[in-house]
Parts: sequence; structure tokens; C-alpha cells
Amino acid sequence: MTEPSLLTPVLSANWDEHQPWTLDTYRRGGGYDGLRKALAMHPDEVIQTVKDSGLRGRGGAGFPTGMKWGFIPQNDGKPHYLVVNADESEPGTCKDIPLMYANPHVLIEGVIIASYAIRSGHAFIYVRGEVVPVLRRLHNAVREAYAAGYLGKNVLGSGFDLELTVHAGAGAYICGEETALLDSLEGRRGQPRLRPPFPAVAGLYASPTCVNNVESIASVPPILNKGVEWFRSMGSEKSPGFTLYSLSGHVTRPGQYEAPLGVTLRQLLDLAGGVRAGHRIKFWTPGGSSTPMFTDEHLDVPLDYEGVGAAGSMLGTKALQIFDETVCVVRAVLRWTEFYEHESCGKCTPCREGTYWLTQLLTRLEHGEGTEEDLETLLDVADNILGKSFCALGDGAASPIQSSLKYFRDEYLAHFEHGGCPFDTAASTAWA
Ligand code: L3W
Ligand code: SF4
Repeated sequence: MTEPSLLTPVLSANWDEHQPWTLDTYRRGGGYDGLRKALAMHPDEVIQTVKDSGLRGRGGAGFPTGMKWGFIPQNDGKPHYLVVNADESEPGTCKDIPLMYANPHVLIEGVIIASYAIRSGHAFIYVRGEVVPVLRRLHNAVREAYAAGYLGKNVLGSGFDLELTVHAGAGAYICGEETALLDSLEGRRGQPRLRPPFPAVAGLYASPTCVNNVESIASVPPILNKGVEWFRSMGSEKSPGFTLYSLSGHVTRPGQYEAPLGVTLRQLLDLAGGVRAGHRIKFWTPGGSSTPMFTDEHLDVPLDYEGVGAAGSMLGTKALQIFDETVCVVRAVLRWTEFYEHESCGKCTPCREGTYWLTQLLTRLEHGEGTEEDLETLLDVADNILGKSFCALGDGAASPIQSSLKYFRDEYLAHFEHGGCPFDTAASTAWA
């Protein structure tokens, strides 16, 4: 049994306190101390501190945060923008929304520090529009921060000015892609832009822009407050620090578990009460449905960027979706594929057409109407999407197809033999 001390509650430390979202509660726990330290430093020193910490982007790609900030050109005479990607929509991902709901001030403090570092006078938080309670809570927290002198003109007497706008998206998954998000923020239909130029060169209103995930920005105040050594004392050399893992599906106590990078699913499952009683794990995603799936063979893979990559997947958003032996893998993959087909923005052919054909093929297979040849066609279509689409959504759609066929080809074949989904019959346990 893993020791409870495995958990490293930092961003989630105050979630169980009385009204953790208020400014008073946040300040009682040392809130806004990191900002005071940052404002006493030169902006370049703040960037260097974040670089030294080794903090990597928590939105999926794991790009070094300090390096991204360092890309923003200086003395270019243009306005700079910070945009927080709070459009959390990746299937299984549920960490940014609970974080903003429970602890909005840690995000706001991070926004102010990051904006100071990259010399941005206007920051935006682009929030998934469906989460109205989170929007309300953020608006209230922003009002509190303005009233306390953390936002607006002359932040805490430092001479630094910052406006912060909270913007509600309209419910399109693609607007979580950073350039589509910027198009949406500018008032256009959200579709990915060609990169390069990256947003750091030409982003919002064609000006240098940093787009960072909620959790990445919220991790900055504790780093400024407690120091680089403290942050690096958790996690691994290349993936340092703590992070929020979201566990969902067939697990006894689903939820957010904050732990060092590099823990294993076996350790997290111990903390979460294991797979639901009487069942065993069959397959799981390390980072949401866009990342290749794992099986019970991968319970000891270190959940950091290197460990998951070496085992053939991606850490992604650290959304651990757990499926036990009662789930038909073909049906699960079909459900995800329908999601990608629906959310495909239609800009490029491999994804727009490919996700349609994947759905058609999977539907046929799930109903036992396919042939073995369909499996090759399925792989061929996935292969024509992966690496050939305009943005990562296409790759995300292909990933579960390829990985499920790698590990569960027999289960696909069983659908022909049963003339339908074997999980719909008493014979289902044969595939359990
Ligand atoms: C300047 C360069 N900037 C890269 C920046 C770039 C971006 C960041 C990462 O995909 C992942 C994806 C999904 N000069 C630069 C540069 N940058 N080179 O670095 O870029 P990139 O292209 O590696 O990744 P991405 O396109 O941002 C994001 C994965 O996330 N995902 C889905 C995520 C969904 C959510 C959600 O719902 N909240 O986050 C799931 O795993 O597969 O790999 O900022 O500009 N030379
Ligand atoms: Fe749009 Fe899909 Fe192409 Fe991305 S991969 S640009 S979502 S059609």
C-alpha cells in the first residue's frame, strides 16, 4: 500500500478549507506572496527562475514554460499578451476546471506574475463557456483582485499596469488548440492557424502572445514563493515538480490527485481505492483519449513525459481514464471517434474526411457487420490522418484506433465471430 505522503498537495492544498476561493482564505495561506517577490525582481529574472525550475506545460505538450516566455521579443514596440487556455475539453480531463473553481486566486496570481515577466499589459483567461459556475467564481475573484490593487494601474505600487479579461468560449473543442483559441478570442470562427509563426511571434491581434494552460500558470506562484530547489525536489530531472492527475471511470474514488511527476498508476490507484470492487483494469489512457491507450501491463510506467513516451504514449493532460473488463474496447473507441468527428473543424481533408470514415467503419465493426479487411482499412485511414492533419486533433483521433488494435485485435475479431458485440451477450465474459 502506498503511503498517503505520496501526495504533494500544492495547488489543491486549500480545497477542503472553508470557502477556499475567497481572497481572504487565499492570503491566509501565503497567497500573493509570490507576486510580491516577483515584482521585486527584474522581469528577465522571473523568466530565468521559471526556466531554472524546469516547469513544463501542463496542457498536453509539456513544452518548457520559461522557454516559451523567453520567446517573447523585447523592446519591439508591440503590445504583448498573455492568454490562459482554460478551455478544458479533452475527454477525461478534469483538473483545470476544479482548480479554477476551488482556487481562482492562484491562477490570477500566476497571470500577474507571467504578464509582468513577458511585459504584457493585458491578459485573457479563455474559459470553456459551459462551466458557468467557474466563470462566476473567476469574475468574482478578478473583482476582488482589482479592489485589492493586484490588478489595474500600478500593481502593488510597482509601476506595472495590468488588465485582466475573463472570456467565455462557445463550446467548441477545437478552441482549446492555441491558434484556434486566438481566432475565437478575436471574434472569428475558431480554426487553427498555420504555425509558424508561433503565437510568441504573431499571436493575438498579430502581436507576441504567450498561450499557457491554467495549471502551468497556477504552478508559477508556488515556484516564486518557495523556490526552484523546492520545486525540483519533486518529480524527475527532466519532468520536475508536482501535478494534478485526474482519475475517472471504474475507480473507487475518482477525482484529482496531486502528486509528483513520475508516480505510477499503480500508486495512484492505491490512493484512489483501486479499481471498483470485484473488477480488474483492462485499458486506460495516460493523458486523455487523444493519447495512445495502455493496458494492465503498464501499471508501473512512470507518469512523466519521458516514462510515458518511452512506453509508447504521451502524458498529455494526465487524464487517467480507467476501464475495467466489462467495457468493450471497440465501443469505447467508437464513442471517442464520434466525438472527434463531431469536433473536427473541417479545415483539412485528412481529419474532416478521415474521422467520418473512421466512425463509419467502427460502427460497422461494433455491430458485427465488418470484415477482417475492415481492420486494415481502419488502420490505413488512421495512418492517413496521423501526422498529415493540420493540427493535433487529427492525431488524437487516430491514436486510440491504432493502440486499441495493437492490444485488442482479438476483441475486434470477436465481433465478427459473434455477429455483434460480444459484450451484449452472456458470452461477454469470454472477452473479459
Ligand atoms: C515558439 C517554437 N513556440 C512549440 C509552443 C507552441 C505551443 C507549445 C507546444 O498541442 C497537445 C497535443 C495534444 N517557437 C515553438 C513554440 N512552441 N514550438 O509550444 O506546442 P506543440 O505543437 O508541441 O503542442 P500543441 O499543438 O500545443 C497540445 C495534447 O495537447 N492533448 C490535448 C489537450 C487538451 C487540453 C484540454 O482539454 N485542456 O489541453 C492531449 O493530450 O495531443 O499534443 O504553445 O506555440 N519553435
Ligand atoms: Fe480542423 Fe481536424 Fe484539420 Fe485540426 S486536424 S485543422 S480540427 S480538420
